[in-house]
Amino acid sequence: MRTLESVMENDPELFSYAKKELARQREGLEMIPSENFTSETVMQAVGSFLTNKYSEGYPGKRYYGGNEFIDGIEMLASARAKKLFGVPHANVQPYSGSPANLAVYFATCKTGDTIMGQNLTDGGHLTHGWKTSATGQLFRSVPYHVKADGYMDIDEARRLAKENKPKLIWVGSTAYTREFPFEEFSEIAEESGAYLAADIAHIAGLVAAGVHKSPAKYVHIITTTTHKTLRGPRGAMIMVTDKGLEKDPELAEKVDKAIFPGMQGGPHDHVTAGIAVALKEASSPQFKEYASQIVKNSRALAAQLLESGVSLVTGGTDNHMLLIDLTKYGNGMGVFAQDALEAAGITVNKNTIPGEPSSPFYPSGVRLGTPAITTRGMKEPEMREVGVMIAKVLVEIQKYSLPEKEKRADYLKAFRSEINANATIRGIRGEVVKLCSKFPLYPGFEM
Ligand code: DSN
Repeated sequence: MRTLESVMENDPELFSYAKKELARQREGLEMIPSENFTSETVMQAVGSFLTNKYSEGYPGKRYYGGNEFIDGIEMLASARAKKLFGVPHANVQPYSGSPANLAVYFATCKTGDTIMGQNLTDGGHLTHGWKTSATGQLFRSVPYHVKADGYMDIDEARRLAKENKPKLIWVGSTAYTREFPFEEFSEIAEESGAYLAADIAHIAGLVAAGVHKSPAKYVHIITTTTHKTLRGPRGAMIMVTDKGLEKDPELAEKVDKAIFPGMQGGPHDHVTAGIAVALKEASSPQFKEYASQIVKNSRALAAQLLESGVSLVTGGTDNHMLLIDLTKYGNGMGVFAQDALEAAGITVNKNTIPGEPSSPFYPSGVRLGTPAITTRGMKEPEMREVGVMIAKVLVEIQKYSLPEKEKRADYLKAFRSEINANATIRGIRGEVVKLCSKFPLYPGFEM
């Protein structure tokens, strides 16, 4: 099947970038834990005429005509989300995770109110109150942290909630490799009278498949993106739980109003269609197997890395993600590891670690995960191979160190050119291409 055929004919300039991107995805190990390869069915729905419609409002209450069938699509997506996650209300219109989270603030707080979330450099998300995000500027943010062992500091969160009486507490984050303590946070929120929102963007697929505990019983609101472990198109959802409606019977309307007209205009109906498809796929027995393999792979990879002498925050993982602590090679080594791994064809992202001794731009860790390579069909034996390759790449960065600010640009330029020419890295690049060829990605696509 030719893909993007019309783009090839009509916009060769764009086509050449797209063609290279498909080759990059096919020939490399995609290990950024928030990325995945969505199905061809999802892509067909998203890449369709469903992009043509305006439908501000909600099913049956639109500000534009011609929405009979778009209403059907949105109700289908919402019904599937409610069933899959066991909640009475699901808004499928948020454009992405950050606007979804901001809408939760507008549904539950007034600007200036106190909120709590996991600190960014401890694995939290920007939208959980970090100072450079609107959420840290419009609200009084009191962050909680992880302990020295990398696990969530529940005692600190309880103490901070008692002292500060937040209006909203977030549980769930972007760089935490252990099960989220939803139950404990539900007690903390109850003690302080706060709304509790679970951000399950990273683990939504694991929750849908029953591989991670569901927050539905414990929290008032659940937000998620749809493109990470859930393997759908790039979008998001906000769900209100039974517990949420008990606390505030108007919570569902407040959430809907916060999205439209509060923050957004017309929903992206083609994405809503893709979300509907992804939710159907995520309800299947095959998806359960997939999600459970993600975690098996993550654990196998962690075991191999540890055996090869690589340090992991918390010493392992319960989910799809691992966080490598690079401090034994020096502070701020995340960029070196990310670039060296990329030269070897392994895509990860530099990331802060708990107690980060450097900075978010030059952090001391890398975050990686197994959702995308599990979609390709890789299993434990391949994870052991990948673990050995990653450990070998990390040996190659050990002679470098992050210089002072003024010298960084030149030093990193020289590092990148050396690492691209490094014989070991080039050898690993060859092994990566060979491994990937055994697990073809979108084999039917020709460009
Ligand atoms: N960018 C997402 C991630 O990589 O975790 C969070 O927004």
